[in-house]
Amino acid sequence: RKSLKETLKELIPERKEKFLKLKKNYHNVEIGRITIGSVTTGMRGNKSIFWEGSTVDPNKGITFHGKTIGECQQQLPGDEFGYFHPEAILWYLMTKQIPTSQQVQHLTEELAERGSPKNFPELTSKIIDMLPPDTHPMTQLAIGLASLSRNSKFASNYQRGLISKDHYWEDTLEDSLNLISFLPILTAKIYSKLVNGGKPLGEFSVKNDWTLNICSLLGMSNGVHSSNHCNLNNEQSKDFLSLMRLYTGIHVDHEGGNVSAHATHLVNSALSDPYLSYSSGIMGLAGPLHGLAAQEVVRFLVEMNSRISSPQNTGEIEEYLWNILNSKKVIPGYGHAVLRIPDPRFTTMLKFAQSRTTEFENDENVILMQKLSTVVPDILKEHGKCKNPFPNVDSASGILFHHFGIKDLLFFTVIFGCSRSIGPLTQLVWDRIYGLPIERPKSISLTTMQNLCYQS
Ligand code: AMX
Repeated sequence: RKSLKETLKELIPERKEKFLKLKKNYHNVEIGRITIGSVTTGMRGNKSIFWEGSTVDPNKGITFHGKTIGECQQQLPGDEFGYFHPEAILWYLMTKQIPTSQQVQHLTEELAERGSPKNFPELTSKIIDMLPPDTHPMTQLAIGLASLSRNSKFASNYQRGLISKDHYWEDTLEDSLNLISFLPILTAKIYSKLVNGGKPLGEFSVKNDWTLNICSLLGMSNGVHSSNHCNLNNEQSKDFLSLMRLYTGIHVDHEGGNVSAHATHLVNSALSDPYLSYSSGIMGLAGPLHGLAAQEVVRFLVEMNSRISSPQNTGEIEEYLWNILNSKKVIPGYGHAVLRIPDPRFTTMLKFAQSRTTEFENDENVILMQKLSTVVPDILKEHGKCKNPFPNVDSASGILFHHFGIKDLLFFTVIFGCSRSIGPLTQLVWDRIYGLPIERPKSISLTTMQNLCYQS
């Protein structure tokens, strides 16, 4: 029975040797071209961030260590519906090895123990309690995560000179596992402030897995210690758990260049601890062009439904969309910086809804979400600006949570933030294993660019 840390320890020598060989002998091999366009269009396509866990292919979407979402669903230990456990993909991202059910079970128990209320830092609880209730949940999450830094083993041992560079990864792993474990309680505190005046909505159990604890603490589980404040019946409560498991499983990582992943990795390169690093990532995820799109999509769907006669009325929908585009706003949930196909994560969430017809058939927002996926692409193509007219990850997810009763728009991106911790924190562990240096790209001024262009 080897823990995740013991398993990692065995893998490190061989992988580190491969990395060091490249670094030493091949540092002059070119991997791309940097142009004026790279600087003026947000570094699109620049291959300059080291990232292991996942890759986004424009025409295929996300793969985790080369495996598609479908392959992960087939191969990683999961629930009765085939939705893999976030703990399983955490193990897989860290080790590049498919875990056994027993390994996942042990990691699940380890995370539950680490994240139990007795271990949750009191200061963080107090800070969240003290924040004005109208503080955006993502700001609360970023503040809560930053406050956990006080408990960072890495920061404490580094400051006291107790760790050498070769061992940075161990404290980074320790902090990262604690951070992931603390997320259910932190998330629930933020949610209960929003909807229940700060009073708990459910309980944590060391017997629950990570996702079940999130559901139970949000008061969305039918267990005896959960308030079930949305009056879900048993079937719905099971469906909500599946939705949470599916969602948190597939949102874990989206390679290294997206704002939240990149920010986490960049800040950690200065040896800021994992709590501060991921807090920075969360601040990036809170932007409307990135994770906040999850909340904007729900606002957009509910608002549109209140203005049109039916979610099936194509003419009215088209007119509504053109009004948005003509007023120079974006259609939330559509477009992507890398993808050029419908986001497979969107398709997976859509399949979830389609496999539960009876549950969703009367939900006009879910119907509109599905309808839009057939109408928006043609409109965006005709509009002619956007490189990818298809639905992205945020198009479907929020409205499914909304269906089950999580109606506070501002909260959706917090759930995204729970899931997204897993990929970037995994990368931090490997960054420290490989001993990556502080990141310091070179900046360039308008005058320098002009000189380069006009003299060439
Ligand atoms: N609606 C209207 N116009 C859009 C658009 C959309 N959904 N997506 C892109 N465009 C526009 C851009 O604003 C840009 O216009 P400009 O030249 O006047 O500035 C033009 O099309 C070209 O943009 P692009 O190269 O196709 O996209 P990008 O890489 O610059 O941006 C993204 C990608 C996601 C920010 C953009 O598509 C967008 O704003 N989408 C809506 C917000 C959203 O859904 N974000 C979530 C993304 C997923 C995530 O990170 N969670």
